[in-house]
Amino acid sequence: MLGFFLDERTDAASPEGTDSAWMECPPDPLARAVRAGTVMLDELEASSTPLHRLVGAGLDARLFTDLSSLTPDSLVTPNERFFIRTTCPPRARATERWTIAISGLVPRARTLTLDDLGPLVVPMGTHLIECAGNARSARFGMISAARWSGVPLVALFDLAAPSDVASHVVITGIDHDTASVTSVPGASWVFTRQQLIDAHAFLATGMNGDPLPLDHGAPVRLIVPGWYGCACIKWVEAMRFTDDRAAATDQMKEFAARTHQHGVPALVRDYEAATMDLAAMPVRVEKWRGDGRLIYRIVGVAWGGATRTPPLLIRVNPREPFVPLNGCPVPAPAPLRDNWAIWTHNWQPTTPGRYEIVLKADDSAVRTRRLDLYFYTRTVRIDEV
Ligand SMILES: Nc1nc2c(c(=O)[nH]1)N[C@H]1C(S)=C(S)[C@@H](COP(=O)(O)O)O[C@H]1N2
Ligand SMILES: [Mo]
Repeated sequence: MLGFFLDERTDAASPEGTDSAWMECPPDPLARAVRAGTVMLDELEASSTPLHRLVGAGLDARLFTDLSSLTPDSLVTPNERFFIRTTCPPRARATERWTIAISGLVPRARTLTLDDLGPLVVPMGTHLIECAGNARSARFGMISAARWSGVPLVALFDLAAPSDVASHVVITGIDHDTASVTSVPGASWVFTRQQLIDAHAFLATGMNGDPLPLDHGAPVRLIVPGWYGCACIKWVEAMRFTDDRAAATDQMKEFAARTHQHGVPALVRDYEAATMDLAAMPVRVEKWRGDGRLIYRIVGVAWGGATRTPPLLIRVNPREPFVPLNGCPVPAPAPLRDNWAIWTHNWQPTTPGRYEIVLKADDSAVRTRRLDLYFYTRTVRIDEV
């Protein structure tokens, strides 16, 4: 099992460039100011949703990560702070003799062991996962990024040698079989082979230099960079190659609305790729005092969408227009194809009150389904100006 997970800091450079709009950095108006505190976002949820503590059990288990303390240096989430959605089912706890069954439209069905995967493990770079059910009630704490290692799916396609008509592959993981209040038991997702190749999908075996933790899918989980977490099947035990008549799985139907499908497609060919559009939200509001005046600094994150991120616009008050972010955006360490970045915006409200902060892309050609729905609106109460 040597080399089953790799700790490689020298990841290959990202082939894609970074948009220069992200790199321009105006002089900092807070350079001589003093930090005077932090104002809570979404007060109601802040008082009722615990962070960094496992709540619930099985399919209902959740650990919400705390985004409010993010800095450019902590955009990669330590394993114990990475959000959890579903803890390890009892049947998946015996990881020593793990196997993955390869079947369907292949010349011969076979069973892969961890020893088969070991030599194929390579560094896969930093990628984030967001749960499609990330929400205000979760304090939007169902998003985290890690530096992964694993086996590229293309390497497994080479091993399995599926036939030409095997356009699709069903990837199945062990799941809790008990009823749940938040989820349907059973975890499988059907992809086209091309989708997995285009996304550089991989079976992860290592996370931030450690073996994959049990609750994150040990010993093998799927990561599809740029797709919502519901497609990132944990405790993978089977891959079955099929043609384009494949039916959508229960898991896909459960997540149809949350991945912006039209209705609940019965067939995979009618199911759109569960990708994350460009999105952005504030994670904290800092209060600064300088030259006898108060300045608030909104700190936020951006993620998802296509390779090149357009400039972002922010609106702090529904009665005011959107304006360009005036702070300095810092992208997460390369290689990162998910546009995970932190940004700031300095703001001087003129009256105390409750403000609703939203963002949008300064490019109407870029699809931003969730921003268009004001999905990530965050509220803040300003007492002092
Ligand atoms: N087998 C299995 N895989 C699963 C799930 C599950 O319930 N069972 N949940 C999915 C969902 S909805 C998300 S958001 C991610 C969460 O991954 P994490 O717990 O490592 O953050 O796992 C996905 N993979
Ligand atoms: Mo999810």
